[in-house]
Order: sequence, then C-alpha cells, then structure tokens
Amino acid sequence: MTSLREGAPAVVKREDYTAPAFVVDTVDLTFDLDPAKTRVLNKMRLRRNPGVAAQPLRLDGEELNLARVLVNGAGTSFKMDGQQLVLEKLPEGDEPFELEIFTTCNPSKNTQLMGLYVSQGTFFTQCEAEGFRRITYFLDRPDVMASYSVTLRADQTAYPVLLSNGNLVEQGPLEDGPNGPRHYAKWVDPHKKPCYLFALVAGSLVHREQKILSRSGTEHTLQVYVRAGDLDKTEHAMNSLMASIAWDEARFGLPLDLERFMIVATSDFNMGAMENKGLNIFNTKYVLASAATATDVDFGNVESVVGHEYFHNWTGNRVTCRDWFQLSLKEGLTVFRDQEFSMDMAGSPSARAVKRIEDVRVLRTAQFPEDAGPMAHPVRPDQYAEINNFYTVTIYEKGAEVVRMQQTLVGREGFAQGMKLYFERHDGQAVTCDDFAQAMADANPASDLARLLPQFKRWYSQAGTPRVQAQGVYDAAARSYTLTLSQSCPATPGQAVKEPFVIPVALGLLDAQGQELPLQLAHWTQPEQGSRTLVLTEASETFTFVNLDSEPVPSLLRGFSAPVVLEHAYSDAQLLTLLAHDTDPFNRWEAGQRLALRQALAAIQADGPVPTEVLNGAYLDAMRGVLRHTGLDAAFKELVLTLPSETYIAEQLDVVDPQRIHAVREAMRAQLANALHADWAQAFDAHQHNGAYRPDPVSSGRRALAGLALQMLCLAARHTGDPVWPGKALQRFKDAGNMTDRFNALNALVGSGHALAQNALERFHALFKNEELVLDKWFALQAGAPDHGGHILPVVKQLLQHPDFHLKNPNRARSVIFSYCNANPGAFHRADAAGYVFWSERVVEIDAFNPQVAARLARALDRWKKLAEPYRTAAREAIARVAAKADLSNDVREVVTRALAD
Ligand code: B3K
Ligand code: ZN
Repeated sequence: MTSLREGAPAVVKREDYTAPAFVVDTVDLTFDLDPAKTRVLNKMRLRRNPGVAAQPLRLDGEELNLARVLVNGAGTSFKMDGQQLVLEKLPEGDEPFELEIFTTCNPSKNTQLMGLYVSQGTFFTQCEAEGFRRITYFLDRPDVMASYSVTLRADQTAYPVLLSNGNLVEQGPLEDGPNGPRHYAKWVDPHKKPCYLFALVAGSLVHREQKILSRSGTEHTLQVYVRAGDLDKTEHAMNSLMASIAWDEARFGLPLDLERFMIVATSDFNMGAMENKGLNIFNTKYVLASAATATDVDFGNVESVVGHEYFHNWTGNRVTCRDWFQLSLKEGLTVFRDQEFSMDMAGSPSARAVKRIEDVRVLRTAQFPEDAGPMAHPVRPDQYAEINNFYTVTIYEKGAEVVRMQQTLVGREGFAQGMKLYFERHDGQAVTCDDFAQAMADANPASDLARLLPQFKRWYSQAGTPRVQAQGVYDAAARSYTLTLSQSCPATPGQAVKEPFVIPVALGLLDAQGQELPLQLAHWTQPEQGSRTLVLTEASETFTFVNLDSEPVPSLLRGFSAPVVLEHAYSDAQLLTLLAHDTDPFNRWEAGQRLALRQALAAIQADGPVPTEVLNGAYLDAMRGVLRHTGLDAAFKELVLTLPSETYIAEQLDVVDPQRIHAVREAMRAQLANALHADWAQAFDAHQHNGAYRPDPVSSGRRALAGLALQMLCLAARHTGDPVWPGKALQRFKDAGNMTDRFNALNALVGSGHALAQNALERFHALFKNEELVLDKWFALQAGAPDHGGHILPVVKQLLQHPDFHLKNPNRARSVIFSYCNANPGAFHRADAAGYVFWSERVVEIDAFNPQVAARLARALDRWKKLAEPYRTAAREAIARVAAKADLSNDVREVVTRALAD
C-alpha cells in the first residue's frame, strides 16, 4: 500500500513486467528495536542482473527516515524520485558490490499494520505484499530472492523473546541501555526468499514446543508463541501443525525443510495469517482455541489456516510468484491444498462432502458476486492500482477451483505427478501461473488438460462466472437421452467478449425411483457404472446416452465439478428425487437448495405483501424426511435444512429489493420452524448430549444440528408465545460445557429476538470480558442479528460506544462494522439510507489509519447497481460521498472509483 493520497492512483500492468535490473545475493539486517524510533541497518550485496541493460538502482521505501547510504563502504550520491531511492553512480560491470543503508522508522505510529508495528507491547512485521519497503529501502518485488541474516537488539525486560526467520545462530547480552539490560539474537535463514516473507517478532511471549521426526528421521522443533495466559489454547494449533506436516509429506512427498518452525499469534492483524519462512505470524483468531472459548467452526478454521500457512512453505515460499499478478499461483494452489487437507482430516465420505459444500457456499456467496461486480478480475489479473485489493475470493477461492479442475482433468495421481514436476522444474524460482499449468500438463501428456491447455488457461485470463445451460430430451423409441450443454459468460469490466471455457461436468443419471443408472454414450460399446466427467469445450455440445428404458433424472455438476452457474429446468419432482436419493451428497444438498430458492424467488417476484406461506407442502415434507432420516449424518442434515442466504438469493435476481428478500427469507424460516416443530424438538433431544468436548466432524455435526434445532424452536416460540423453548435455551446457555453449545443457545435467543436474550448477553459479556476473541463473537452476534423493523442500526451505533469497542483493532472493527455492513443485508439496506451513511462515515474514518481494512469495508456496496430504488440512488450517493474525499488511500480510491465506473 502506498501512502500516496493525492491524484489518480498509478495503475500497474502485467504486460509491463520486466526482470529486475539488479540481483540481491545477501541481506544483513540489524535492528535496534525501539517503539518510537527503530534503527535499521541494511547491508546488502548486489550485482547487476547480467541479462538486463545497465540502469540506475531504484529502491522502494515508504515512511522511512534515511540517514546514510554507503556503496562499498564509501559515501555516494543518491536522489529521491517520489518514494524511490535512486542510485545512479554504482560500480560498472558484473562484480558484486556492498550497499549499506541506514534508516529509522516509528513502529508505534504504524496503524496500517504493514511493515514493522507494535501490538500490545510486542513488535510484529507484515511484509506481504509491499510492506518490506516500510522497514528498509529495497527492491520490494517477489522475484528478488536473497539470503538473509538478521540481528535483533532490544531491551531484555520488555522484549525477552527475539525471533526472525531461519535458525538462531547466536544470542547474548549487550551493554545496558537507558532502560536497563539489553540483549541480542542473530538469525540466519538457510533458504533464499523474497522480502515479503521476511519477519521479526520481539516481545514478551510464552510458547508451546514439540519435537517431531520427519519420515527421513530428521528432528524438527515446532513452537507456538502466544501471550502469557493463552498457552492453554495452543494445543489444537500445535496438533494441526503436526497433522499438516505429516499430510504434506504423505500426500505430496513435501517434507519440512527447516530445523525450526514457529507460529506467533497477535491480536492486531489485518488478515488471517502470514506464511513468513519459518516464522508464521497469525491473527490470534486462527491460533487460539479451547473448548470453553472457541466454537467447532473456530476449531475447523484453526486447522485449515494453520494448514494453509504451512503448505505455503512449498507452494509460495520454495516456489514463489514472479510478480503479484501471479498471486493465485500460490494462493489458489494453497487454498486447494488446505481444502484437500481438511477433507482428508475429516475422513468419512459424508464429512468430506460437508466440507465441499461449505467451500462451495463461500464461493457462491462471496466470489460469484465479486465476479459479477465492479471489482471483477481474472484469477490472474491484468492490472491493479493497489495490490492489497487483490487478495480476493477470486484469487483465493476461484483460484482453488481452477486448480481443482486441473486435478479433475488429470486425476488425483496425475495431479501429484504434476506437483512433483512443478517442484523439479521451479524449486527456488519465482514463476507464473502458466508455469504451473504447463508442469501439470507435461506430467500428464495423455490427459484432457494437456490436450486442451491453451483453452483451459482461459480460466486464468477471463473474469466472470460462466453459465452452463443443460437441456435433456428423452426419446422413448430410441431409448436415448440427449443432453445439450451450452456455455456463456457475461461481460466484465474491460472484457466484453469471452471465449468458451474448458468445463468438466461430472454427472450421473438416476431413474425415477432414484436408482443410479449405468451410463453409456452412443459411441461406447459398454455401459459404465457411477459418475462420469464430460468435458465441455465448445459453446454448445450434445451428448447422447443410450439404453435407457425411461426418462432419467440427470444429476449434473456433481461435487460442483466447475465454478459455474448451472441452469437446468428441473421439475420439482426431479429435485425431490435427487434430494432423496442422489448418491452424490453435494447434489443432494444442491437439490434442496434449488427447491428452496425457486420458492423464495417466486415469493419475492410476486406482487403484493409477502405471503406467510412461501414453502410448499412437498418441500416441507422432504425437509421433515431429511431431519428424521436415520442414515444421514447430522452435519449434512444441518446444511440441507439451512436455507440459501439472503446474499445468494439476491445474486439470482436482476433487481434486488433487500427488504423483500429479508422478509421472504424470514417467512420461510418461520414456516420451517413451525411446520417441523415436533421434528426439531426430537432432533434437539437426540443430538444435545455429546459427551466430553471433541471438535471431530461427528460430534461437531451433532452440535450444529442441535443448535439449528434450538434456533428453530425459539423462532417458533416467538410466534406462539410459548415460553418453554426459550427457557430451555437459556438453561442450555448457562449449563453448556463448551462454547459451541453456549453460543448456539445465545444465538437462538438473540436470533429470535426473545426477551431473555438481553439477560443472556449481559451474562455472556461478564463471563468472557477478558477473552478478546469471545468478545468479538459477542459484538458480531448483535450486529449480525436478524433485523426487525430497523432495530439493528441503533444497536450497532451503541456497540461502537461500548468501552470494549476499539476501532483500531481490526478483529473488533470487523466484529461490529463488517458484521453489520457486509453480513447483515436485511439490516444494512434501509429505505432511509441510514445504513449507507453509517458505512460511508466508517470507511472514511478507518481509511485515515488503516487503508487495507477500510478498502475491505468499502466493498460492501459493490453490487449497488442491482439494487431497487430507493436503495440504488442512496447507495450511489454514499459511494460518491466517499469518492469525493480528497485524501483517500489508493486502496479505497480504487474500490470506489471502480464501483462508480459505467
Ligand atoms: N499470504 C497472506 C496474505 C497477505 C495479505 C497481504 N495483504 C496470507 C495467506 O494467504 O496465507
Ligand atoms: Zn495464502
């Protein structure tokens, strides 16, 4: 992020890439750590890059005070060009030379949390994407990889722990300073790395340690550092790290390449975590977990984020990105890897499907809107004004789907071979998305991926969510079923026309009783059992299945085999068949979602007031059937019985009236609550006891279903006035032996707007007033609760005045402001525009000290153009008010400029 706050932000283009003019071989950093004035001595050994024409050295820097520049030990002339330090008089030729730069910076004033900053008295760094330039002048780009040694010097009492990347090679006392004893530690990283992977931590921390042996018998030390008092919440993170290490070795043959691997937690962090080589820095939210303070979802997130950052050690760190346009090379691939890890950890086919459904839900509720909005960009973008704005669901989650499709096209074993070739070719290099896909194809020369590679790569270059239309015609006389698949992709900013994609469509056919039918395409001699993946490459293609005695029910896009919108004119009866019988659990769930969605859309688009009966009897009976089913897992039932979100429903409409969507969905929830009352009660009773807390898929699924049941029972009580279930919810809230049950009970009371909720909220606050992460939940629950007559915004405003609310802490800001603006559409979109006014004020307020967080919040109105009046005009005015501010960061400027573009 740049602090340039005037004029139009400069746009960086992928096509302008040129290799660096200099190579940095070694970097030797010495820090004298002081919150107000940290001194940084940066001694580098550089050479001119042989293949590049001789030119001045331009080093990036930001908010640094420059004191001294020496070349080969002697003073030299230099000039500043904007934020860059330019050295023109450097030794000619290929010989290496020494460059010494001495700067100071002020970590205590660093509210952006990029570069070197202080959180609760401890120093942390965050360098990705362009934070290293806030620490010292450097060639701050990922394709400059160097060997680092780092000496940290600090007061011993305040900063007893001094950490950096690699191995600790020396430590000891220094002469006393004005604050008493001082000490130092020297770290050497054995691996070359780009500067975005540099890290240091200095402060008063405690740690959990674990020794492990890798498959080859090498010993490694694993450490998790936290504040004193949090050690009892680190066991799950350590277990997750050990499981990640074992998994990467077993599945991909990738071992830990470091003697020591450290994770450090901080409460002040802009995102989830950071994969710095050997020294991962984490938001506490993704490290700390105990039964008393974390929910099952939190436990799952810790496992997946610990895995994600660890997997970056190979996919990101050993092989990194040539430039930031290639970000998905490491992020899409690493998300794919963490998804696979979580699935393998989950074990049973049902638990794997639950994870897949959850991932697809994220993709469809967050990435599909992004792909259809003003910030739409390809998985490998062509340009950006601010790279931090491109850490998006498209780069991450759609990028992971693009990797997943490659696995689908080459098979699981072929994919492992492709990974092997990728590392053989590129270990130690900074490469491109093309290099990855090429390795995958070359390792599988006979695969569809190799055959279709140039076309497949359109997934990297074309933005937008493709739509696949499926039409089936059964010919009784010919006993054949002809399936026509057609694809199209809407225009996105800067891309009016799209070429056809390579779309793997996994499918099966069921008979009317739900039995899986053998598949036989017309040209096959033999039928096949089970699923088959068709590869759609043309705008439209026809596939004819033969030997079918009756019209089949197609189960299309099984497992969500491609990130597309699938349109097919299913009859209700066909969807009910799929919901009841499909062997593919994803499509079983999807059938239920489609049934609910079509009824929601009918009620939303109908004239007149919102009906109380939105859901038909067949759907309610089917849901009852799922709830009572003895063969389905609780976790899966919970997913099926959860209605599509308001955001997802909105995406299906051309014109969005958020209040009508909210009202219709609330009516559906109420109907589901009332109509299935006895079944919910039975489900709650059957799933409420789970023994000693363990966050495994089976017991967490049981807690999830019990939680949903309780929510439904309290919702029904709101309509009937029945005091029994709210009373039971309060009791459970009090008695619960773990945070999941406790929070679900609280949520049931708050979500149903019951009078007992207030009392429970107060107790909850009193119980957990010293637990930051639990307080975040407390804030988020209130800001994200279902709105009744506009009551949430005043609640939100009051929460901002709460003594525990701290705007500068990103987790806390997110817990209230994002929960309201980004995650509570029914409360945020108000006819009086007060939600938008609130949003615009907060964007500007936060932008003044933390542009990255502000720019995320600024995305809340991305889809304003779809809104019905009066929301549309009011939203545009709110965005225009933000855009009219003269001193916006590049980050927010880019978001609002794109939002207002035609
Ligand atoms: N690579 C980091 C994200 C850095 C974000 C910089 N704005 C975390 C991750 O994806 O693992
Ligand atoms: Zn990542």
